[in-house]
Amino acid sequence: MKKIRIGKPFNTEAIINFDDVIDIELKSVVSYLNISKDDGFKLTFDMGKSDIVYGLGENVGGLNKRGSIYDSFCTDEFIHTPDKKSLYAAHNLIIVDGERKFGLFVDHPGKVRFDIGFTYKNILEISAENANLDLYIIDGDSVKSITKKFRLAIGESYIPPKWAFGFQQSRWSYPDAKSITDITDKFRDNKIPCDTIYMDIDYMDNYKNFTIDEKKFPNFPKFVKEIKDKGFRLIPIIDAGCKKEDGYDINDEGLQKNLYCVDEDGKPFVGAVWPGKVHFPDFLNPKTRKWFGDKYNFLIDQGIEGFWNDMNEPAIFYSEKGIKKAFKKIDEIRDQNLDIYSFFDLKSTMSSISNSVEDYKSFYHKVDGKFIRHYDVHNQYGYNMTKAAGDSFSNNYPNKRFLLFSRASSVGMHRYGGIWTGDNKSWWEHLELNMKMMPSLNMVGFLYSGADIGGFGSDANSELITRWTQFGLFTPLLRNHAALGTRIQEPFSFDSETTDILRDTLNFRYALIPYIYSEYMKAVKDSESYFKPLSFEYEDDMSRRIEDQLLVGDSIMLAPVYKANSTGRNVWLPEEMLLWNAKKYTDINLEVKRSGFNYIDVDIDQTPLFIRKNKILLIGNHAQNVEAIDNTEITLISFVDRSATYTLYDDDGTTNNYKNGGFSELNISIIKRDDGLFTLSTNIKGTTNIKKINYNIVNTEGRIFTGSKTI
Ligand code: MIG
Repeated sequence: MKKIRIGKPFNTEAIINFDDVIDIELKSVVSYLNISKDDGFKLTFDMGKSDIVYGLGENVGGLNKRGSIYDSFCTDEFIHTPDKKSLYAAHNLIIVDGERKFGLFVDHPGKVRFDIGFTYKNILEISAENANLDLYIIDGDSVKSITKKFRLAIGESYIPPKWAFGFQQSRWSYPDAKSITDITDKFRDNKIPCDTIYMDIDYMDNYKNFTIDEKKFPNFPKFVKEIKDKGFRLIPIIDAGCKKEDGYDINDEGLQKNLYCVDEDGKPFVGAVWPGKVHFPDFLNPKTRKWFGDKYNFLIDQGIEGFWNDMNEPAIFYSEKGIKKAFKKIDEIRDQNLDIYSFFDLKSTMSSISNSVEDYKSFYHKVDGKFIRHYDVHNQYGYNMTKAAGDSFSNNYPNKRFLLFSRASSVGMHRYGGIWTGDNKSWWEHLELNMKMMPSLNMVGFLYSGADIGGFGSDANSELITRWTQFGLFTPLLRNHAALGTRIQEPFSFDSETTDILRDTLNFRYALIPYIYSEYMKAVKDSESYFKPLSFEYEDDMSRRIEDQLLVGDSIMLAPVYKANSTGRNVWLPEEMLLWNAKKYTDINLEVKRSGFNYIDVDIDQTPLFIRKNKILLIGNHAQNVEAIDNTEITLISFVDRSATYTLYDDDGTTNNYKNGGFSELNISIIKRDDGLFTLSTNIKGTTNIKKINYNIVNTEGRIFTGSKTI
């Protein structure tokens, strides 16, 4: 990996492992990249006609990013239509896959533009107004190996507790203790597994971080315990902006210790978000991080074990200056006869006061004693908020895992927490976007991620929630979340048939946890992807083009149904595979599918899953939550023409003991003998609870060999 330093870049801490990094001068950069830095930074590359350009993590568009412009500038964008250029994240990695294969990582904390064949169809142009940055060129002979080099350089991904792989239920908001209790009762009454319930902004006293509204939640620690005794954890939201209010400790301490961002005059910058006027903690200042990070203890001390960080782009509804200016303008035109231009100007006067560049240019951080304009380091804000929390957890509780994920992010934040993909809508297009975004997120290290299942804004119908849950089944973060005012969308909120389907679907998720967890942990430790495009494992042209099928871990391929009123879909099989068109995980039905295109019927209650050739899938059992699962007996499914091996990784799921050997590995191997039968053997490293494996081994003629093996 080559690094070219241009100007005097801000240290983003994105890259932390320099073992494989060679510094080179701008003038010795490979000839196929044209770089200029005099009028801002500009890089161009002539793309071959069939080059594919991967990357950019969280953004709109497909896996192949060609044909559009994308801006890395963390934005509170709540309408994710295809014309948008930025979502909440800045993930500046792209990988070109063509005759030349290489990755580019633009290590820059401010705005970067990626014009990937929009202006000129075969020209990739990357530009930044501010030409102080590190450019990394990552070479390798495949997208997979380039991704791995990059992942090794950015450091290990965050590992959540194992219970965070269970199903999670959220809504803006379950406003009080009673409504949360009711929801947990409904989960148990309907026998639908669930591990967590989210607390959105209404749990706070007037949207003040690190407070609890005592009227809605009297005796909070007792409540947390009651809910935990029922098998659920509560996950409160934390917002970036802190209410400006005399007497509120967070306000007073932050002001007194100079921990907030300041304006041009050095006075605390005032913006407005939920609580009205707020100050923004200067997360780029290590003192602020320590202070704010330790405030999470207010909730941890009351029994809380997980958090989601919101509004940390940061979202700003308006600034004091911005709103004054807008009112002034409105006053000026109040009595005028507004024509088309002045009328639209009036409308945008108000709508453009939110998240305005002008505001981002008007406040400052203090880094190493120097003031830095927010706009220039904008993409570091959410990262540092989450780092504040992550560092505090590991300092105060070095051997405990917390659930933590964020809305805004940049590369490097993946070491501290995961992300959710923000305010999507109950649109089929957003189920599709969810599916296409997952491998891109993995490329930049965000393995613990997922979208709001069912959609955040707009109303979901039962079909959408079902199909989305069937896909979400495989995302490490599996959370159903919906906005204020939208249709209720918990899994039991539709008709009884849908409840039944979703129960089976979610039971299936729990049964898949041994596999999901094992593949997740191996992906973290080996710097591999958990969600992979087909081209990571298959070299044929069609596999390079397919965007609506994914590999999950080493053993399976998914072909989700993501269109309305579909009763099936086409699936590309790069090789023959074993189809399990699952309804219930206890009902194993296997069919060999030949390579090529196959049309598959998929009823509303089915989740099609393809087991790859010479691979092994292990299935455990469901329970009402992750900790209650009993996997003494597990099931094996394998499709073998020669031999297959699998390593099932496991650990306690709550501590970091795995770092010191506190984990187990169950190695399974299946070998086809000369007589056509199979030998199944196992060996165990560490201790496992698994006592028995019920196997289903299918040969290429479709013959199934079943039996069980005690271990
Ligand atoms: O401006 O806390 O993306 O998940 O429910 C909206 C309320 C603020 C945005 C988050 C969403 C959350 C909502 N928040």
